[in-house]
Order: sequence, then structure tokens, then C-alpha cells
Amino acid sequence: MTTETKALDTAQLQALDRDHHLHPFTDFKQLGEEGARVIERAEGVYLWDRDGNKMLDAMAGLWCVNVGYGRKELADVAFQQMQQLPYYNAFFKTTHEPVVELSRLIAEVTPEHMQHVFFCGSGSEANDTVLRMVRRYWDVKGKPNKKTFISRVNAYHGSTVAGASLGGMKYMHEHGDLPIPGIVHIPQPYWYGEGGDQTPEEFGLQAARALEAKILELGEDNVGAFIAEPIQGAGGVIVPPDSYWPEIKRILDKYEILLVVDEVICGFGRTGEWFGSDYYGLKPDLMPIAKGLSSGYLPIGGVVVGDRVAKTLIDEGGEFNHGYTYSGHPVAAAVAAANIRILQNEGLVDRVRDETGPYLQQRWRELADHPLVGEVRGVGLVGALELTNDKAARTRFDDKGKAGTVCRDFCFNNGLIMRATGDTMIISPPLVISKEEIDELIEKAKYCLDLTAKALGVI
Ligand code: PXG
Repeated sequence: MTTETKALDTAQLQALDRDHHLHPFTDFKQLGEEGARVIERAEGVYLWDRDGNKMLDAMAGLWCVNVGYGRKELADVAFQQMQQLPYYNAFFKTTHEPVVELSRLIAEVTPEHMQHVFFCGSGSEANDTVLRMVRRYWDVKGKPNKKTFISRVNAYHGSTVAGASLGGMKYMHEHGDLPIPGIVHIPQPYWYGEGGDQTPEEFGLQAARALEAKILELGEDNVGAFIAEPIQGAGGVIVPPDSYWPEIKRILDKYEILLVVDEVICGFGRTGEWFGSDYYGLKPDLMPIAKGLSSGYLPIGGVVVGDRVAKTLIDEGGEFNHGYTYSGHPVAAAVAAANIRILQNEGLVDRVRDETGPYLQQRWRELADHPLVGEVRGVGLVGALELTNDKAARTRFDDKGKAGTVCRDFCFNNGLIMRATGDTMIISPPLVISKEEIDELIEKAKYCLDLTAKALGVI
């Protein structure tokens, strides 16, 4: 920011923003008319906008600020690394200490059979890497037909061409003629929205068996990998029924197909375990990571590679023709390593598992009594509320997304950042949130649900 820009008032900044800045996932014209909210600073779990309004950030930015805002030690690490070696690449048989240390730390915290990592700049780039790495693996194995990825409707795997194609968001596919060939989608395990008269357990089995049906339809010899988030995040915090993952595991054990577990949101403690794969007892071949890897302090992502793929690529693969200028960027790597050490030294993941996670889930479930709330779900420090106009019938408002938007706006205006995905309200607060701050989150959420119910004429 130039000194001149710093001196501008909020309205002037908003005008410049409108004139020059195209925002992600945004109706440019509409935002230009409304003016963007200008965020100025942050500390712990709180944000302040430029007009001095304080907000509890129950989304940890965009599911990423796991160690909370205001960590001076991360700023110091970046400052020091920038002076010593601000940039060098890892292409031409070179390396540097920060990327070595980060690779070692990642191998330490990820499941035992995962000892290697390929770096990139984001979760989307991680999934582009996944696409090329899986196909390369099968080429090297002499099975070049095993190209097809099976993913799920309403999955989120990023916004690049491969990421958005692997994702199952129809409204994203519509922009850019996606998905690209070789990617198919099966139904998601979303019982509240799609389970009909079945019990959650029956529905979970049915959703998992769609994988086997798809493998048989395509032929095992044509399928390279199944990709899934342990808990779908952007799709609305869809916690699968308990029957789902065991059945998926049973199916994957039967066929020679790689498992890609997208840990971009669940990774680094969100569920109370280091990875969603630990929470569900999964054995991934590849794990895309980003977000909590650096707690969002600098952009960095990666693909953690299990032994079966790593061994083949190392021993038999020759050169892998893939990489980014910023693969293993020294400053991002140093900050990510320091971030992982904070998670370790402060015992934040165990604290989510043993203390704050159970407390949040207990208090979050109190909201189930609210007339507007049809279902409450969550694990560790991630949660969702389904807004409904009829609790018993699980019906939704006709004007889809309106209730969610109304509720989200009330939250924003009352000092709480809670996201809406359609009519599903979602939270994913920093892992450092205290019990008192959880109480504040719940009180504010209750108050805003009341305001929403009144505004919609439900109470
Ligand atoms: N995988 C998953 C599971 C994600 O949640 C990505 C990959 C892509 O990461 P990058 O770093 O390229 O954004 C994500 C990102 C939302 C929202 O509205 C969620 C994400 C990104 C943007 C918005 O909830 N998740």
C-alpha cells in the first residue's frame, strides 16, 4: 500500500477497489455498487475493519488461519528468511534448508507411509499436480489407460482447470467448459439434503456403493484414482454418515485404484487429528495440502505422496516434467515450518481433540433447538447448521440461498463471521479459539438466527 493510499478514507478505498480490482467468486458489478468491506487488522480470532468494527472470525479467514492471527514469530521468520535468501528454486539439482526442514516436518506429522512431498503454491496447484502425478504413475506402471478420476458432486478441489474439473460444482463447470475429459462425478454422502426416507447409515452405504458401480461401469483398467475430501468443506461441511468411509475403504481394497484424500481443509488439526485421514483411518496414496500448512500467512501448498507412488516414481519414473517457479519457496517454506512447530509445541491439535472441539460441538448442538435449524453437525472445530422452514419434514425455503444470505449478513453486522453455502451456515474457527470465545460465537449465532427467523417470518 502506498502512503497515499493509506491516507484515504474507506469510501475512497472502496472506489479505487471498484475501479481496479476484480475479486474472486464475485459479481463485479454488484460489489462495485455496494462497496467492499475493508479489513484492516487482526489478532487471535478477531478481525477489525477500517471503521473500527470488531468481528469474531469463525471461518479462520478462508478455513486457513489455524494458529490464529497476530503471530509475531511467523513474521520474524519471514523477515529473517527474506534477508538471507528471499528466493531460489528447487529445479536444477538445488535445495535449501527451509524446504528440507519443511519436508522433514511434513513427513513427521503425516501418516507413517507418507514420506515425500511435492511443493506448489496453493490447493488448486496441488490438485493439478495430483492429476499429472496419478496419470504419470500409471504410465510408468505400464497401465496408461488408467486415466479416469472418480470424484463427487459438490466436491471442491480448487479453481484451476484441473481443480475445478475434479471439483463437482456445476456452477463452476459452466464457466470455462469444464470438466475436462477423464473426470467423472458420483453422488455425495449428503444425508440431510439428499437422503430422503433412508436412515443416514443406509444412505451412507448407498452413496459409497456408487463408487463401486462407477468402477464397474468404466472398467477397473480405466480408473486411475478416487479423489475426495474427508469432510466436504466448501460444499457445506458435509460430514458423511458413519457407514460411508468404511464402505469406501472396502471398495478401494478390492480394486487397484489410487486414493487421493484432499486435506486442504481437514489437514493440520481441523478435526482434532493432524489429518482427516487420521480421523477416518484412511490410507491415502496422495494428499493435497495447503491452507493450514502455513495458516495462510504465506501462500504454499503441496502433495504428500505415499510410499507406493513415491517408490515407483523415484525408482522407475525418470524425470517428472512438472513444477512451479514457487515450488518450495524458501520464505513460504520457512513460515510453514514455523507454523507446524507452533501446532506441535502448543499441542493445538490435541487441544482440539480433547478440549475445544468437544466443547464447540456440545454448544453448537444447542442450536438444534432453534426453530430455523433443521440439522446441526460437525467434527472438531468445523460445523454446519441447516436452515429449514420445517424441521420435521427437512424441507427447504423455496428461495434457495436467501435464508443463508440473510443470516450471514446479520452475522457480519453483529460482529460474527459465519459463512453461508446456500442455506447451510458453516464455521471453521482458528484452532486457538478459547472456550470463552466459543461461548461468544454461540451467543452471537443464536442472536443472529433469531433475527433471521424474524426477518423471514418463521417466528
Ligand atoms: N481443495 C479443497 C478441499 C479446498 O477447500 C482447494 C482445494 C483449493 O485451494 P486454493 O488454495 O487453490 O484455493 C480448496 C480451497 C469457500 C472456499 O468458499 C473454499 C476454498 C477456496 C475458496 C473458497 O469455502 N477452498
